[in-house]
Amino acid sequence: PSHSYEYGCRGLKLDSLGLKLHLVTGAAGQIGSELTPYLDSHSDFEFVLGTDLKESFPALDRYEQLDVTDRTNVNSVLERHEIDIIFHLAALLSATGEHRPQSAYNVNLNGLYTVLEAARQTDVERVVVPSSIAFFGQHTPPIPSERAIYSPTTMYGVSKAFFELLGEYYNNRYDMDVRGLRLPGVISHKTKPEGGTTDYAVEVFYEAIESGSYTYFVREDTRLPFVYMPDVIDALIAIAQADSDSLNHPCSYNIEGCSFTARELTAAIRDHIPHFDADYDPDSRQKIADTWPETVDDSAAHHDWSWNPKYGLEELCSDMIMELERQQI
Ligand code: AKB
Repeated sequence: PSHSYEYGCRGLKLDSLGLKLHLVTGAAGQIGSELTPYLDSHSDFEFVLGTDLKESFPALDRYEQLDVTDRTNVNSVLERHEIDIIFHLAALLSATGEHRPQSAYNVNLNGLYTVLEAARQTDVERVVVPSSIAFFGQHTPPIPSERAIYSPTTMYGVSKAFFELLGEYYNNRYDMDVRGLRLPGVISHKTKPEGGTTDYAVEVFYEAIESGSYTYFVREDTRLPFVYMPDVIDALIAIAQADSDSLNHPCSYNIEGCSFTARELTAAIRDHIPHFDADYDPDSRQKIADTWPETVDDSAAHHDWSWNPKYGLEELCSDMIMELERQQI
């Protein structure tokens, strides 16, 4: 599409400059609040429009309030801005989804469908959507690959399975370019996650620094895969930029930076904060964690689009603690 607005480039059309306009939904969420400013400040991606439910989001220059379930508004944003690439991040996470399955269905499934349909009708070039390890389930084998059996037990997991199937359907049926990867638990020090099963691995850092103690809501032997935010940003950009011919699993790539138990996380934090005191008091989220794989096979991502995470448990622990201590000063 040719762009008829300026976005700071003196009336020149973005297309004629070889530039793309990116739209991020869920821009104020855990991943969006880091991906959007990153895209905004990075010269290759300079043109970014953030959208979220919040009325305003001062961290971004170009921002619009948008409810992804509101078809009229989604269509209007896409028609007014002639978007090239969408990062569709707006979603409710697994634990919230179990408290409010109807809302999760509406945001995650109706929202996805609304965005894909609007993208189809306005010739958006590419749509990137995160899937999740919640796609898997109790019948999934240990260390699943992309084609492993899936049997999600949460509304969130069901919505991710639906995304992977629907994304492939749009690719085949409409020759669209929908892509995605299965994120494990995401750890970051900027925006706290809300309502996820893996939130304990973020909360623990805040509590270790603020109060010196934390009660996990999972058992100490609970092992899950995780990834640190800088690697998530790299992964989303790498998959968005990958040559479509190299993508053998366009909507379904596994990735992980490391896999650890809650007990191992406690030990890694104690290397930095020796007096840190941990307790374990599993709640309903344990049941969800127990259906997810302990680790995933991400060799296809390594092979197809050079996935190469930089942060393991030690590295992410050092960085989290350093950053959170700095924020306290
Ligand atoms: C959640 O816990 O719901 C998410 C996820 C693993 O997708 N962090």
